[in-house]
Amino acid sequence: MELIDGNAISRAILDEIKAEVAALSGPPPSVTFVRVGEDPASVFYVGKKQKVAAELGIESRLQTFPESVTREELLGFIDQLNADPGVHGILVQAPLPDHISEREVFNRVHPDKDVDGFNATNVGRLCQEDPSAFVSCTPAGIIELLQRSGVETSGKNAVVVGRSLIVGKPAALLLVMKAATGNATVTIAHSRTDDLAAVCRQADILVAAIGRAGLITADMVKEGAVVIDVGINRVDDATKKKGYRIVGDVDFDAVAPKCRAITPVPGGVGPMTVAMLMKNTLSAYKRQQA
Ligand code: L34
Repeated sequence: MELIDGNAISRAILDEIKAEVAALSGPPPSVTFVRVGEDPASVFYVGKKQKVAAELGIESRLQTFPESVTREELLGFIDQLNADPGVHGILVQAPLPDHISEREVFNRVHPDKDVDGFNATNVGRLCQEDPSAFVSCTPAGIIELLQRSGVETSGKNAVVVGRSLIVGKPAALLLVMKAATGNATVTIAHSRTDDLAAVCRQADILVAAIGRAGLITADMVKEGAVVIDVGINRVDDATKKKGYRIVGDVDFDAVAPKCRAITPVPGGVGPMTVAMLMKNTLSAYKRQQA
């Protein structure tokens, strides 16, 4: 069993981007984060993205709003960012409060600044296999992990468990894409799938992105499969200082011995999400310089 090291692979990608940023002349690439409320996970993820950006020489700004922010205020702020030539990338951290439509907010971000790849134009471009698409960072990171770990996707059965806009759907689109990093036979499974275990057992590549701790058990995994665990779930753990620990959607200890390769949580897909965001920000910058 090979452990796919997302920390090491993301580090290599970040070093590539850092070198490219260092060679730029003029004002640096700049990304603006928008965070609504104080959800501790969002505070942590956005903080991490800002820290990594700074390390790479990418400028980042953070705008926060209270949970009570109105739709009009939020959309108005995005319009300002869209119109600001000094802002190359815009990222509105999810989740947003229930009274605000994430879809409307994501669709308001200018497609060329949509470094998350969540707006309809970029999802459409991805569906059309248009290379100008900004691709959602987590699924883009999954493809990089597979590629840099020498995992062949062409002709293989890939099962994606989860159908979200952020991970499941774009991951499936990338895996099925007519490309060297795609060409898989893809199944999207989800919470309503009949006999999920039997569907998962067909997978040569299993992507677990459903957000339920330990859902994928050993009986659901084919011997020799490659397992990508996208889940980031907090479970109570009195032995930890914070009172919890982070686990994936895969019962790692039981599943790992059956795998050809598997990603850990933490240290698997998570750091790749951040690395791909930096990559998208650099592309957005280059596109807007052109
Ligand atoms: N708009 N909202 C928007 N874009 C995104 O791409 C995200 N996501 C998800 C939540 N909301 C978003 C993220 O950034 C999840 N996510 C994210 C980012 C980073 C990490 C995990 C999820 C990460 O760095 N994980 C590390 C540390 C985990 C920990 O200790 O909590 C890891 O090793 O997995």
